Amino acid sequence: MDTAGKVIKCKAAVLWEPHQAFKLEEIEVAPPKAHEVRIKIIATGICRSDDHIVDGLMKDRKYPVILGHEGAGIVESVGDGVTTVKPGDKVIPLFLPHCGECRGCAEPKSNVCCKSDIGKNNGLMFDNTSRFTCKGKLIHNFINTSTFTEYTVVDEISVVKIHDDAPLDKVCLVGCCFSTGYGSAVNLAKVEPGSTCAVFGLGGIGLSVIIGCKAAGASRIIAIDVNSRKFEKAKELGATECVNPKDQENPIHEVIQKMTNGGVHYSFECIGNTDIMVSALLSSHLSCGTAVIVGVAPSLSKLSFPPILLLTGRTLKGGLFGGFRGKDSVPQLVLDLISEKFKVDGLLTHKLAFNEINKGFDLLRKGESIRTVLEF
Ligand code: CND
Ligand code: ZN
Ligand code: ZN
Repeated sequence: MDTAGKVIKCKAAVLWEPHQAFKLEEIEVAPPKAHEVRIKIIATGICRSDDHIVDGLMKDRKYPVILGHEGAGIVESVGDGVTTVKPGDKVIPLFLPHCGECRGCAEPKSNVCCKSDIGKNNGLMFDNTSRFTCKGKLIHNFINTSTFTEYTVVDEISVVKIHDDAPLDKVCLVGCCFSTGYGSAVNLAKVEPGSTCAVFGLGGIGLSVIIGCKAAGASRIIAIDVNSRKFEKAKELGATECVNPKDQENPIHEVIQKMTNGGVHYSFECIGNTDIMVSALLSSHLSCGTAVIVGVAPSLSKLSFPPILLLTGRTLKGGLFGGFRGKDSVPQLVLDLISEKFKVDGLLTHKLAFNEINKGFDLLRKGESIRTVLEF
């Protein structure tokens, strides 16, 4: 059946209000307007950032909303003026758009497009309308993507074509998890051969940071988590030592300082906890250490530490999507996964039917899963 130009009725997981379970609803998805692309989502990962919204930690979010930002699918139809993808193409939606024209895109050192909805939280298309409705109500989108739905509509700057042979149930991890973690090590920290690293939080993001640190030739990779069940996988992927802060008498930064003769070269916060962001900074060497914030903290939280920590020579930085520019980097990262240059199978612990989305979030909250991929 040719659906182009028509409203599609399909299944989606709607979050009507924070602190609630997702409701599986039949929604209407309007056809793409000019420069927009309608995508049939085939697989989508569950990332902690989605859960932060469910938890209500991002207090300025719009509801009701369709979450999900780590997906892969096939283009169903395109609006007028779309030139970079066509119906039938395999694609990955980009939660960080890449327009190629704005100030952010023009800055050689930046990967953050000014059209990104991160921090603005409009939850709408660029014309300030939505393509999603349910029971007569407007449903918002999430960081230019919304992948917890059978069909979504994104702007052309928020989607990139990938190789026809890409297994979508695996390469959806390029949409956030793998790229964000791996890039945080190689692009943001720029880990060097022989350097020492500490990774706080061993979810899909932290474990991907470990993959990046190892690929960059780090001599020591210290993996830190309050859940010791994460350690086996961390070691498989390249961690040289694992530490559970709960087993230590002293604060974790003192433990790391002691293990590394004063602190690591590079530390990474992959949890979203401001206290641990300070721990990560303190765990980096006072004269030359760099701490990279990858985790997303609650929207109203504040980071607080004595500035002398930086005056001695430490660097504090952060980044989105591992510093990658989506349109330039995602197709190659997908090829790297297909060729098994990077092995991400260990990150993919669970596969569930889309209907089981609430179970997928429970597994994440209980620390039982790394990435659950939902399939339609
Ligand atoms: P996930 O919840 O899978 O992993 C977090 C890990 O941290 C778990 O293993 C926890 O046990 C562990 N942990 C929790 N508290 C502590 C603590 N106090 N000390 C040590 N370990 C602890 O999350 P994820 O890997 O999906 O995501 C990690 C963060 O990255 C999260 O904040 C998410 O919102 C953020 C993120 C950032 C970006 C980006 O572009 N920067 C993109 N997506 C997600
Ligand atoms: Zn831009
Ligand atoms: Zn994410």
